[in-house]
Amino acid sequence: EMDADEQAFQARIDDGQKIEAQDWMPEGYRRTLVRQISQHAHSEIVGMLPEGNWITRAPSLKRKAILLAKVQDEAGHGLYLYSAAETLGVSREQLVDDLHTGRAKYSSIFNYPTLTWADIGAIGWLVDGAAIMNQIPLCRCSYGPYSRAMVRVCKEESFHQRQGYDLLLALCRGSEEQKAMAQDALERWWWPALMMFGPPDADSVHSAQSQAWKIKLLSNDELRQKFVDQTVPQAEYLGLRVPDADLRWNTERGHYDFGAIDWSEFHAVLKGNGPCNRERLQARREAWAEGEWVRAAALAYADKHAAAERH
Ligand code: FAQ
Repeated sequence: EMDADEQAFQARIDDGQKIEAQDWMPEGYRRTLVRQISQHAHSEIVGMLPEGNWITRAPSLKRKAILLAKVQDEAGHGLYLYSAAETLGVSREQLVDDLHTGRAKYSSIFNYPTLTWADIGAIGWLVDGAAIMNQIPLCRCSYGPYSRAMVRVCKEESFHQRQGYDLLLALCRGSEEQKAMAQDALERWWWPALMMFGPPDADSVHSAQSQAWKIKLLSNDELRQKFVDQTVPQAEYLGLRVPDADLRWNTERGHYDFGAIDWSEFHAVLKGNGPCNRERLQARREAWAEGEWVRAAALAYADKHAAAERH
């Protein structure tokens, strides 16, 4: 049963009003947002690692400059999102510690390796494509700081998606070996990309409450279906085969039917047993330790300035 405060809060949400940091909110609303926004931030930060792996090996100066810009955007997204989470009363240190100790999740997709240059194209096309599908509705979510952060993030993600598609288009118009590399990348990234949207609606523990609070506007399965519908024609244009024997257009539904997702793989990755989980967390912990002197120097500098201002 909702008490009077909770009823008034729900009425504001139903009325389409934005909730701001200083407003009263139910503890569960705050907790859900901290969980989702921080996991989103961690995904951006951990998500720099698979692509960072190819910056030194990009095939041309132009491709290298594009990839550098993309990875830097991801760092920026992580920082906006940590700031949005901090408006809810948690500290950056706590959030980062939750990632490093395994208490907080990050997107399953970033636990897969980038074996070839074509994987950089597949990440942009499929992973950023899935990210945009999920994030466009979040621009309208009920929490003001998160919804506003999403507007700029989505603009940058659409550049990321285009760079991935452009990279794959170049490979698909290239030699037989290049086209085969693109096909192989699609085969390895397709199913993990579909898993990004989360468990089926029937198994999604948070969905009902998050939808009532307008933290989520579309369900996991609705977004996954939209993604498949948008992406299959793009694969056809590239001349690539989607690795799903059950994929076919359903005229009655006006959507593609697609095959069963291997949820045991998804759960294994969430438990920490994906191909790169240990490597990803280790890289983040090392980067944090190596940055210790930078944080210490920044704090000492800020203290010095604050002291000078007092005189
Ligand atoms: N991976 O009840 P639900 C990017 C967890 S895009 C790992 O359905 P919810 C851009 C879920 O947290 C990727 N865990 O949960 C980029 C929950 O566990 P918990 C980031 C997953 O929250 C591109 C449990 O399963 N985007 O980074 C996943 O209502 C390229 C039950 O699930 C966002 O985070 C998964 N795939 O719905 C960067 C978007 N799916 O927390 C670099 C914002 C589910 O209780 C390169 N987030 N889980 O321990 C969301 O929209 C939602 O949180 C969902 C999950 C849809 C991800």
